[in-house]
Amino acid sequence: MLVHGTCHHDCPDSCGWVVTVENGRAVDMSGDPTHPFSRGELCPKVNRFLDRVHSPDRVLHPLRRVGAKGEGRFEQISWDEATTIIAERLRSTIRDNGAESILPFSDAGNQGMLAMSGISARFFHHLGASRLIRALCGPTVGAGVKMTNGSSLGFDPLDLEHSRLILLWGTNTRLTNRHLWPTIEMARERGARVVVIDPLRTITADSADEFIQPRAGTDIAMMLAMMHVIITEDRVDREWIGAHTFGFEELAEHLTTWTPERAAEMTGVDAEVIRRLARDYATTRPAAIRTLVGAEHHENGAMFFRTLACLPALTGAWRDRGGGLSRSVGSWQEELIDDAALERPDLLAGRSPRTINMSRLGEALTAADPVVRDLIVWNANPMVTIPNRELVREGLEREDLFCVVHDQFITDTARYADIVLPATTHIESVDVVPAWGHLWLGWNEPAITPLGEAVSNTECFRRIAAAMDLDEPSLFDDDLTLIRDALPTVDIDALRADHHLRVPYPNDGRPWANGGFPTMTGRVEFASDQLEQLGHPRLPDYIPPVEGPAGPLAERFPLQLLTPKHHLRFLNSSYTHLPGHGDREGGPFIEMHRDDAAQRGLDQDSQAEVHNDRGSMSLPVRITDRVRPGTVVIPWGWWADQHPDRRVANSLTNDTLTDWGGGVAFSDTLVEVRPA
Ligand SMILES: Nc1nc2c(c(=O)[nH]1)N[C@H]1C(S)=C(S)[C@@H](COP(=O)(O)OP(=O)(O)OC[C@H]3O[C@@H](n4cnc5c(=O)[nH]c(N)nc54)[C@H](O)[C@@H]3O)O[C@H]1N2
Ligand SMILES: Nc1nc2c(c(=O)[nH]1)N[C@H]1C(S)=C(S)[C@@H](COP(=O)(O)OP(=O)(O)OC[C@H]3O[C@@H](n4cnc5c(=O)[nH]c(N)nc54)[C@H](O)[C@@H]3O)O[C@H]1N2
Ligand code: SF4
Ligand SMILES: [Mo]
Repeated sequence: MLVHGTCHHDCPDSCGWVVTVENGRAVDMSGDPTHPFSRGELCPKVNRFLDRVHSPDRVLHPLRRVGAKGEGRFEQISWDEATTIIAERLRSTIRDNGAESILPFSDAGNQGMLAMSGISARFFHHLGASRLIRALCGPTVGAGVKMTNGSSLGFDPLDLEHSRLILLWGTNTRLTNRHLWPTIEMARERGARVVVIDPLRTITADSADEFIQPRAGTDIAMMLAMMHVIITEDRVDREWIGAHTFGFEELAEHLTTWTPERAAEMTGVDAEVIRRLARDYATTRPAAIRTLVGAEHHENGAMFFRTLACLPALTGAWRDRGGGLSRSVGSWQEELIDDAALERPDLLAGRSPRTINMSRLGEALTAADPVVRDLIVWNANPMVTIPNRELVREGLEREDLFCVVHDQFITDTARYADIVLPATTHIESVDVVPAWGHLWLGWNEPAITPLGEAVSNTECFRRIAAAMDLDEPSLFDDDLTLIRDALPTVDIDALRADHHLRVPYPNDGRPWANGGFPTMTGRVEFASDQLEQLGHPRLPDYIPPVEGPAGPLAERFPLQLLTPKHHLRFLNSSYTHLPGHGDREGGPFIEMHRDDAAQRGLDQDSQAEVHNDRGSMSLPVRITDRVRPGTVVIPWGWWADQHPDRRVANSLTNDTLTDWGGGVAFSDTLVEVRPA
């Protein structure tokens, strides 16, 4: 039997897959050749997905902690025992401390619609628990673009096929969005030039026609200088500006001092390179800017995207199919989803519990008032993925904290749980996957029955709700009812039969060609009253990060640390512990420029101690020419188990929030390195 599904990973590609099932067992899994975006290919992570499903390390039964927190010793218990313990604890917390002392914590470990916010959202609304701000990945990009365009909608990345100039700005397409690469190659065959702008010479930069390497966190200066050149050389699209933008004169005035020479000093990019890039951008049509998420993780992350969104408006790039700004297309998909029906915020019944930003989990667990007593984690591995992680660890070590983790494995986070609940993998449960890298909504049909006693995220919360004797009927809706309620305009039977469905998108592929921007002025806002009212600069501007080379910490910690996604066989924190993944990637390690290493008496394979005020860890050195002097890299994703001193890259990273949008600036981290 062949069963069609859609990959659930937090990855833009949302590939279609086909599982071969024999006698109730999944024996093969491969890419679905009929999927319009992934076209039959998966990736080095998911090619071995069945090894993950059948891994001897899978958690298949509820577990109760018997060792110390973090030690990882558990005993098997029944689901009844587990949910009874959880229900009693949550009830006593609500009675003694109030429901706000409960913190749900989850992200997009499974980005299926039900997995992310099926019963869980309703359950925590009904309790009146603290509300989590899930903005670690993406919302800052949207919030930045929105301040310029009023909307975060960009153009369909598959239309890059029509582009003649493609600026891959802060995105590592060949690693993080691999199924888009053939489209970019197709554009190249038709004459397009591809320019990568990244502080790190990535595998994507290696494949580009040109690579421009600004210092991390400084790109806004380069964008301002590009706009300066475009305006002073009168390469703007006056007609489009006149019809569809607001504040052009103010912007032009503001940019007079933003010469390429000034930007060159900040970015380290030659003034002539900036000048030429500006001219190429303004004179090539269609001209595309493609970006994803990586560049948001700076103190000025939202301003980065607000400024970036000004470029296509200046040159009228939105006129063309394949011109303008292409980013996550999640917002096109979300227009189909009735969030209120799915998540039922009405169950808050007039209460307005506090919000807690997920990127400040460490602070929330160690300093929040009222104190967080109970933490329920699913779809996330914060001990690896949240910045300033040693503070998260301190929080999880609190003896008075009750922690439940629902996952497929004993992750670094699960080691601290009082109760671990077994989660299904995506081939064991039904869901619908709204993609953010293409325009097809994907159905996921379960291929096998759940292994052991594993349950899906929705079933997990139905069981906890039942154990608490809650009588709110919507907490017990089944999965198909949830799907139908959440997608009122979608023919669910057709989606199920066809495996994917294209979401509505303008036929001519030019979403903003004729303006209609939903800002206060109805135009692209070069000048923004709204930003000014919120206390931000009204015009695009470069504010250097406090934890950056120009800030007060740089004297003690002169090196900028990047902790990027880097490994072909990892997906965020997932897979690092499985055979065929971590063991084949070789690591963890720190990459340094030869000059920085030599200055510190280090060389290839020396053991280095990397430190700042948040933490320290020792790692072998790899000499690289992929970074400028002054920048070091610790690829991210490895678990503490894989570091001799039980630290992870995020032990060092900055948890300052972004200027707006609620994101976090882990890529503005300063460190010093010395021989270990
Ligand atoms: N330093 C640094 N930090 C980063 C980043 C970085 O580049 N550098 N990237 C950031 C970004 S962009 C992101 S998105 C986050 C990702 O952070 P996370 O979402 O925490 O990481 P993942 O590894 O994607 O997924 C977490 C867990 O979900 C579990 N899971 C998968 N499917 C299911 C399911 O169906 N049910 C349940 N209950 N669990 C499931 C997996 O087993 C895994 O343990 O990390 C962020 N942190
Ligand atoms: N193989 C694989 N694929 C993945 C993931 C994975 O872990 N592994 N994770 C998935 C997830 S959750 C996400 S969010 C996406 C992210 O997809 P991308 O946004 O494409 O990936 P990132 O590596 O987070 O960031 C892209 C690039 O931004 C650069 N960058 C950082 N700071 C700056 C800056 O100031 N200026 C500029 N110009 N560039 C900067 C980084 O060096 C990096 O090369 O990838 C997804 N796909
Ligand atoms: S992780 Fe991404 S590239 Fe790999 S199969 Fe899933 S959606 Fe496709
Ligand atoms: Mo992400």
